[in-house]
Amino acid sequence: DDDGRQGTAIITRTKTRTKRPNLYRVLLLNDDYTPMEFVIHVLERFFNKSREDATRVMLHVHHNGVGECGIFTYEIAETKVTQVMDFARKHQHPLQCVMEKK
Ligand code: TYC
Repeated sequence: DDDGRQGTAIITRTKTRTKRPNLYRVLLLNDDYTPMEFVIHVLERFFNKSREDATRVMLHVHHNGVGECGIFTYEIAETKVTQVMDFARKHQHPLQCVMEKK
């Protein structure tokens, strides 16, 4: 392209370059008080997991201290964390949900 001024030109890229979005892991942390059934419900409700998958993830967190709920773009991950934290607080459970860059 020519910018109209003399002796200069700006080359613009016309080819489409699709960038991969940064991804974030959403994690649940273990604690001694949140009922197992509540954690399973959270995984079903906010992460669309089957009863079987939800139970597997919950038991993984219970035994290992931390476990993955899913991998999302920044805004979706942030929304999931907020939803889980609000829901846990509402039911007065100390459940912690965090996100980390992949
Ligand atoms: N450790 C809890 C219990 O024994 C269960 C639990 C699992 C809590 C996973 C939090 O993210 C969690 N009731």
